[in-house]
Amino acid sequence: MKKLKEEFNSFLEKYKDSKLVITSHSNFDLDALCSCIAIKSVLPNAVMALPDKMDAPAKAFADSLGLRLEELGKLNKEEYEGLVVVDCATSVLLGEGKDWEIKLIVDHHHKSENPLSAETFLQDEDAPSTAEMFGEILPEVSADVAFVLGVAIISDTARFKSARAHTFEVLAKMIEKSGKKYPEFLVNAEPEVDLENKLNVLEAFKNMRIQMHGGYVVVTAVVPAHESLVSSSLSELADIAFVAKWKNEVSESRVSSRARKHVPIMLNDVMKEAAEELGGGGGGHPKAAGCSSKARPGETLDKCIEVLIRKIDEVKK
Ligand SMILES: [Mn+2]
Repeated sequence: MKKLKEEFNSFLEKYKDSKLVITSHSNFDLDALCSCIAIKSVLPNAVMALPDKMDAPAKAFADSLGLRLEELGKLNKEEYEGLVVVDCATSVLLGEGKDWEIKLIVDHHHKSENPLSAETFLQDEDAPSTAEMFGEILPEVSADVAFVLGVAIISDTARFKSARAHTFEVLAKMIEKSGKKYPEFLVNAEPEVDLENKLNVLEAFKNMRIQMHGGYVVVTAVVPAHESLVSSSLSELADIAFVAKWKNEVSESRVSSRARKHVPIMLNDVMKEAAEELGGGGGGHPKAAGCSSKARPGETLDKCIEVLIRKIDEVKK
């Protein structure tokens, strides 16, 4: 960390007054947004820009701070000296990254496909959030910056599920510096789901199908929208959840799947195989994956279960 701090300081010495653009990955989450705010605090002439949109918690937080970001695609590259990318290091999640000269990347994700390159590359794969990295490498942290970093730390660790001892040290420091109390952090890190989405999730609970396979509780549901919120809500209790919706514009089913930590099945493989058999594409992470399919939602879910059972049998062999 000392080395990262030194490298960050040399970057600052060189670029602190530069006209840079600060951005992050597609569909900004709180870690992306708050890391942008944090680095903006030491780059007064930089602007913050969004590649596309924000997720609901990030948008609500930006609104509450009265923050407006530029649209990355609309900026004139000639007017800026380069790009600063936080919480992202791959062009998969930041296509425009390839068109810019990247001066700095600060990120905590594992190395992935299509990495972006930068003049200064600060990576800490052990950090559970980019915000935690900023809590340490920033030469000074104001009360406002301490507040946003604390919010991002709570959010990006899924309220400490992926935290390490150090996370709590940094967070304690941020809370102290901010002059605010912990509940104020929590309410912004985990904002209330809006009424429509709450009803959506609860409707899905009512209509889901529950099965047992290989000792795991597997649930499926067809929903009109918000399949990823529904699948993550269902998997608070169910071991494995598959939630499908029909997307009329493209005549496709979309499936969001989640598994709990102890499930030894790679859902990205399940999604990939199911989609291949149904003329779509699939992938993601072992515990959170998705796919598209040309078949209707019901048939697609049946296929997901079929592939899942096959994988469970392989594991049990
Ligand atoms: Mn992050």
